[in-house]
Amino acid sequence: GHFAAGGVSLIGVPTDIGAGTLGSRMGPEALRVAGIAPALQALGVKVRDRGNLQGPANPWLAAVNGFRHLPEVALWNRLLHDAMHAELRAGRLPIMLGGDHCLGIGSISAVARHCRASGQPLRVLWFDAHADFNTATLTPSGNIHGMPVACLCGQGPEELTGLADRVPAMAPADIRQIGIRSVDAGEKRLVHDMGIEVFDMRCIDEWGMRQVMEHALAGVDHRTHLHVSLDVDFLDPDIAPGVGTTVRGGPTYREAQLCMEMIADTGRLGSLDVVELNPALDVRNQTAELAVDLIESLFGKSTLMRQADG
Ligand code: 5AB
Ligand code: MN
Ligand code: MN
Ligand code: MN
Repeated sequence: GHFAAGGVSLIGVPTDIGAGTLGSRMGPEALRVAGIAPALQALGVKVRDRGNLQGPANPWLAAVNGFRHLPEVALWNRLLHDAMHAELRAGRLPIMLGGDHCLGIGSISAVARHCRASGQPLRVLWFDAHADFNTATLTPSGNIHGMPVACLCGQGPEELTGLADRVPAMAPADIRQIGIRSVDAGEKRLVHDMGIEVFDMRCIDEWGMRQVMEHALAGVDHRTHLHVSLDVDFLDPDIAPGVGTTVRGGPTYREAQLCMEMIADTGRLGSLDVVELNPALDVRNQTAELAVDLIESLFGKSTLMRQADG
């Protein structure tokens, strides 16, 4: 196929260091067991599984100055930044198998750095029930998986904002958030002040997913690097129970598939995070299998009866 001509690299990051529930450290293995590699290979994609990064254990401590496990979170993200950046430089499409969403900091700071070096415009699509825009003073939990977008936009400790070649790692104008339905009060104000474009569930209800995705993809051109950050709690918990922070009222199976299919249609996917999958809370690995279904669509698997032209 024409997807990921240089091949895909799977990078497992087995940690729940930024989360408030243990278990997402098992996410990479659950995705492998659900068949992520053979599913991509069946679509004609060359897959290299780089195995798992190794980092510090989760000491399960209380917050210090508004952060839980800041030194450990910083170390995991430094390792991930370097691994992602090396794959991008080699012309490969990295898929980060999380792990909790604090890892979006290392992943996306590497992608943004690569885009600056290669002169490509960046567009980040952040699929999540949450805005992940908390700071040390705003956070109700101290859990850094609720802070990655703020850190990427320069709001956070230097250990997390300074992983790439500049601060902020990414411009607020480069990200679109989709599926949001649970935002803390102070966090909401900051998201507004920073000018982040959010397509929340009300927007999906009123416009439908097709129009939402058309807006989220507006301006993407033949040079754009599209990064997808898929927090599995984006999905409705009825179909995706294997996450630590479920929020009712998420997208259906078909709505989620449509998102992925419309991204595939652009042909611009450049990197992917799959995060917050928690096998300890899953039922018969169904959430991992659902994630693999969505990834297949993202890489061009189509159930359309209509024939593509050409
Ligand atoms: B996730 C909450 N806003 O900061 C907080 O799953 C939840 O990566 C964060 O989106 C959820 O603790 C983080 C209440
Ligand atoms: Mn590139
Ligand atoms: Mn998240
Ligand atoms: Mn979330």
